[in-house]
Amino acid sequence: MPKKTTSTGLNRELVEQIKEGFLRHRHYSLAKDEYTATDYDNFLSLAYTVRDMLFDRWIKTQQTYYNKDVKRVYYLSLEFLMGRTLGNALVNLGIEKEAEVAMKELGLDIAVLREEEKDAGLGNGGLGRLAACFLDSMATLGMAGYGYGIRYDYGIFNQKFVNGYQVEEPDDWLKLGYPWEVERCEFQLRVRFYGNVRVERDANGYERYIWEKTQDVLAIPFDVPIPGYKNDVVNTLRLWTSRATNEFDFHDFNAGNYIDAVEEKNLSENISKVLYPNDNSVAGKILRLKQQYLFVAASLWDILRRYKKHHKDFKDFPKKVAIQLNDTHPAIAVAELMRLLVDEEGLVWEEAWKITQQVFGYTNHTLMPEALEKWPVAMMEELLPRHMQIIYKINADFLAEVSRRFPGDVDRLRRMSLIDESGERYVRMAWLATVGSHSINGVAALHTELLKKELFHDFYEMFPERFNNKTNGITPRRWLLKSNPKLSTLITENIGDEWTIDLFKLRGLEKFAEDKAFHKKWQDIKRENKVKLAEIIARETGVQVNVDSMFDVQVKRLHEYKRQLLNALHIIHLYNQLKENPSMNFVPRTFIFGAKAAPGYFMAKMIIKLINNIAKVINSDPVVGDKMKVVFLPNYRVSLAEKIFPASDLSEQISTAGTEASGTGNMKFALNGALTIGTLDGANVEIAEEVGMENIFIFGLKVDEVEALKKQGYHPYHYYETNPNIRKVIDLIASGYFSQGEDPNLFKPIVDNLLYSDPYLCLADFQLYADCQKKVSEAYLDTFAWTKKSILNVARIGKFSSDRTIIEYNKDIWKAEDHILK
Ligand code: 26Q
Repeated sequence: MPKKTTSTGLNRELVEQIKEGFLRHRHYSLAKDEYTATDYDNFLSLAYTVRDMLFDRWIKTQQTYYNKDVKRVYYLSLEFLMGRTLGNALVNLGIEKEAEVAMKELGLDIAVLREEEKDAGLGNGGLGRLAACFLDSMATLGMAGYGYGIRYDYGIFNQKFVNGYQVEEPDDWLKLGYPWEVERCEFQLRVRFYGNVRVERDANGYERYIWEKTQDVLAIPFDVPIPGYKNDVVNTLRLWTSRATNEFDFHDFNAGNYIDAVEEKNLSENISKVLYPNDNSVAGKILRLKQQYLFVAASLWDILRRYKKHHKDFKDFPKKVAIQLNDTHPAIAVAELMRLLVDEEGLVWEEAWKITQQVFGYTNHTLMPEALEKWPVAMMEELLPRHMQIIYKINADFLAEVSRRFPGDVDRLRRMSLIDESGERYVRMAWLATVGSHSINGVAALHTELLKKELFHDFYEMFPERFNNKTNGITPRRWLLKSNPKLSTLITENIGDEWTIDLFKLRGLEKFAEDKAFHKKWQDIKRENKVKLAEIIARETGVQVNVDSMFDVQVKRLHEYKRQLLNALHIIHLYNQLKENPSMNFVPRTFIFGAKAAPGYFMAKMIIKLINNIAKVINSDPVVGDKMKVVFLPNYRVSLAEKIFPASDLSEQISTAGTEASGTGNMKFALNGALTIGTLDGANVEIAEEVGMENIFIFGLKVDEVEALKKQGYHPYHYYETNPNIRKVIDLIASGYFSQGEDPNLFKPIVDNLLYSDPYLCLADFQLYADCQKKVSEAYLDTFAWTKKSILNVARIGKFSSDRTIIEYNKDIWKAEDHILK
């Protein structure tokens, strides 16, 4: 890259290069000029220009990996929540400033062009975004890391509110063309479904299994470049799309049923059509199983093909290949790799099994029982008959081993069997992933401990050495450098820029924790970010918020265990206090929500409606005035998140202890200087350890207390009877006060659930939460002390870089080379 820079640090040659590329692409790729180009055309022209720069590095990187025959790490995931790419590519190439100037000199505002890009929303939430952060970190660490997933035609739905209710709209993100992908027709392959299995004896008398009379679908790969941060590395995310084979059903065809024959073909194109919008709960639909197998079969085929370019047998396979399973969604890979090695490559079973176990690692992301995948045996047998046989064989071998270790323990065999036989028979995918892997990890220390104690207790007793923890992390490039440029600049001016690749370097900020001049700059930046968010809020919701109020934010998927409802109850409690005593001392707050509910999740959707109605009532009550505002931003997504975290004062991480595996939003808030109010759940525990108890607001029942309360019998009604604050809040909801002219009983399902069930202990934690919130308000009044805490949160959050997480995965599980290009 040309290095000529001016005194301002601007690379003039690069500016010219970008302008030239932009004009060339607008002319030759889009056939447009300055008069006819839309904003989107101009975005595309810039994207193509940046893409050219990525391609040079991409080709070089891949050549190097090939020539050195490096160990590859494959991250198999049904979800990659990438968000936008342009800004990230500019940051990682180190050309943000040059691109901005280039556009300016062409009379364009790069901020406008960047807003044109659609989010690649190929994920639901935490698990999908984690995969995206990991790709960034692997590239930045110079590892040969590949993402494999599905190129859904429709990503996570777009959310609108109609009269306060969530309405889903399809996310047609490819409609205007996606500039960051390259179709690779030459690597398309055939994936088989259904059919049956025939056994034959080969010349040596060995049994051979032949899977035949299948219905086939084509899988076509699309590659997306993944740049590392300023290191010239570009890795690959390979996403599969399904397509019909060109064969017609000649039976139909000859019968003159041309349309039916074509129709049949259309059906097979449906596999990659849409992302399942469930988060932390499973949908046991056959189409979902087809998605899983399509991408697993295609990816493993691709992985073997790449390996075989350098190797003639499979003895070095585990030395050259590590495959990480992102939850159980790709767990069928265990059976598929066995099938490939035994049936296709002719290995003996025992050898293939050893290789399989050495290659796979499995990450669990949840303890929620409703999120544990199990597939009906009957469905598996029909769709993937050979895999079902393989699973039976794995299970038989495994249960024999269990019997040897624990003779006579029949109940243990029943619990550990890969087949759940308590009613209709199911395959337990978490068990399949566990026995097929040499490593099983949780995503935060507490979560891993709970896995060992509960879900995987039997397995932990059998092979404790396989269990390990890998606390989640987030990429500081997207979640600070790109999203909060002002704070990034202030930090770099004071401690240098090494924090971008070594987040522990933020420790250097500690010495400014009491520096008055530094405080002023820190506060000014937060305020500027809040002003910008306030503009978005006004545009999106029509609500004018007070930028000098505390921005109290809860953004994450809507789920009962995350307890947005507890937050709502507290808001009503504050409202009650204000109504009783309008002249009370009150620390002004703006409550900000963002959350999508799974379309079929009734209670989650009711909670959205409740919060929207609370917002309407409170925002228009003259007694409240500027003291409280409640806003629910529609369509929470990566690009919106990037604007919210930098503008937040308070981060709500209030899940029932023992339910949130880790959380990663908690890390994004703290990295941007928000203080946390939270329970001792997931990674909150470790965040508290790092930042210090004096710099975080921890409240609520702990895991063992939750357990004890449930064991003794939890009666939420008791809290309603004995706590007048709770009583007033619930009575107000039950009275129809928030029903806004609709049915006064509108929120009865919520009220009844709270009073008679309350599975996530909102009422048990209510008073502890309200008391803690009072402390938060008092703390906010002391601007100096608050700013000091904010600085110390940022200074001490280094552990939560996904670079650290990936280094640990690599050291303990993958054992691949890093800094390969160096
Ligand atoms: C399964 C089967 C069928 C359809 C959908 C699903 C499905 C899809 C997504 C099940 C679960 C998920 C997503 C889970 C998830 O996002 N878990 C979160 O993972 C984060 C990263 O580790 C953690 O930080 C969060 O605590 C955890 O909730």
